Amino acid sequence: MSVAELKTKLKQVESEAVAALARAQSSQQLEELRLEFLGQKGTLTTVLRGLGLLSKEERPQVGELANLVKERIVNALSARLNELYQIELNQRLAAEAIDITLPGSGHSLGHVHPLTAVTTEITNIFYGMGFTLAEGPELETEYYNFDALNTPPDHPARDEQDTFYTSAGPQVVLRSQTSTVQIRVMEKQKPPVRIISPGRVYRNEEVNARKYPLFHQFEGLLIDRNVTFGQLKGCLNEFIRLFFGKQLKTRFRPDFFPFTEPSAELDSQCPFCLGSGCKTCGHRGWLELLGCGMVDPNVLNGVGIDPEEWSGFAFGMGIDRLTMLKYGVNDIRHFFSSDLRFLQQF
Ligand code: 2NL
Repeated sequence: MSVAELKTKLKQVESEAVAALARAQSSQQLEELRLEFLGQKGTLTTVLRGLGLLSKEERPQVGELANLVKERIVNALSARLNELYQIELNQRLAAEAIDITLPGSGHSLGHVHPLTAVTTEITNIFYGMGFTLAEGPELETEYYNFDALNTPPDHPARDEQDTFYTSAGPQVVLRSQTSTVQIRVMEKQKPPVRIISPGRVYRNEEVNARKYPLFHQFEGLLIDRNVTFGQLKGCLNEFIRLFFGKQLKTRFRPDFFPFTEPSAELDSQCPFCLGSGCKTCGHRGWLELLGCGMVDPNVLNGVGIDPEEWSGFAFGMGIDRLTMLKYGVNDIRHFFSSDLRFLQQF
């Protein structure tokens, strides 16, 4: 091609390119146009290759224009790129806009587990009578779980059928009562003692509607001078009145525990039928609520408290059973199922 022809061709490419770039509607389209004009096989590139065929004298005459044309196309490209970038950014911002004035999606509030609610309730009743909270390990030694509680070596409760022995150590068991906590407190704290110890306990039992290998116990212990069985009765009668929200008749029937002497089972008049007989109390009119008694002198001696100077009472109740009674739950397994259909009823 001649110099004149090349110049005409360059101007033609320039006007074509500038017009096409101005019409481009997206940055993607712009990239296609860049390749079309400036790419390896692009229109301008092809024309510029033609320069190589010109003589040394002719080349500068076209070269100057060629550089100008390329520069103008590059400028037009970047100008349109800037415009499109702004347009596309605005489109994205509009499309992805969030209406911060919309109300949020609601979060449903959880609530305490029924066993926790009842534990707290019982705890508060005893706080009102001057007791303080004591806690201890769930993994215990046979000493704290049995020996210190005056439980003879051949007692059936020690049987593997009843107690979970562990591989953590030779005499390490899952505690079967929270009295272990009270022994630990008495070892360290000299009387008077007035503590409650709620917590998980474990017994190796066949599961059914009333029994589960994990359950919850609430124990209390009071040690002082001249403590009487009458004070034990007064304390527990007050507990029953506050827990059921009304005055109910109670009766203390003789029972046996290795760690108390004398020992008793406390029954209250059924809070649902007031004694006339209903489904909850099995038409007996009475409910068995807890076990209690005067702390056995052997237990006091074992922790270095002189039974001639000090005496005390203790009691223990099943939190799970009391919760079932209070809320009419017919199967202990519901408490451990994590089934929301059950839990959301409380
Ligand atoms: C029951 C009976 C009871 C105790 C627990 C106790 C603790 C110490 C000394 C003496 Cl350190 N006694 N606790 C006493 C009587 C009964 O529990 O039926 N629990 C579910």
